[in-house]
Amino acid sequence: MRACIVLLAALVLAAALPPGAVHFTEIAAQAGLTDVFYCGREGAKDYILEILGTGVALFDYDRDGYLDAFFTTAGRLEGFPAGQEPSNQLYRGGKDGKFTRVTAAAGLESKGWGQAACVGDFDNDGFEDLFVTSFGRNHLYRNTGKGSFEDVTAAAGLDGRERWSVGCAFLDYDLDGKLDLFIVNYLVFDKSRIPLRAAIRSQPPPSTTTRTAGRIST
Ligand SMILES: [Ca+2]
Ligand SMILES: [Ca+2]
Ligand SMILES: [Ca+2]
Repeated sequence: MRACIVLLAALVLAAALPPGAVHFTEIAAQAGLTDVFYCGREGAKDYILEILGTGVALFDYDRDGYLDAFFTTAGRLEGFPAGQEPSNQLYRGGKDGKFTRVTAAAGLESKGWGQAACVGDFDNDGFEDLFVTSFGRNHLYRNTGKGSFEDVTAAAGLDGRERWSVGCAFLDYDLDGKLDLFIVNYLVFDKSRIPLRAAIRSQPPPSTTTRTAGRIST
């Protein structure tokens, strides 16, 4: 009955709002979320790897009642100066609406080519854990419940062949009470075997091919 009342109230509220009545205001800077996250070269992109990323997960890792934010960063194929490589970042949310970077203290610094992040309490200890997909090695981070995470990728049997993993989801597909993990892998990317866009444009268009009575003529 209570669910019905809540649903009815939501429907009444939605009906009362004219289209376009809800507005969003960009407050990233005042919230303290000013770090730069990379996804390939700025401006023009030469490779498909540079157009996918990055990701974010909102969850309450320290169970203080305020959402925290975890961002993944990819990278740049040309690299970064030594010591300036970007890292995934975790920000702790406060009741004042501001976020504080706690990546190092939480043990989540990573220099890979991050893609997506998904959240689930895979060990059922009451603290949300984190899985991060990458172009390269994925990571499973167990929440210690003490404000930090530990990388348990290998111990969990997830340290196999490195691929380009783009998405993930925790779910209990067999209803045994233990979370399972679904990972979406994308294509095989080998930079050395892919021509630059300029080289592709300079190639002549493919010839017309016709098939007649089992024979192929060009
Ligand atoms: Ca929190
Ligand atoms: Ca957990
Ligand atoms: Ca399961």
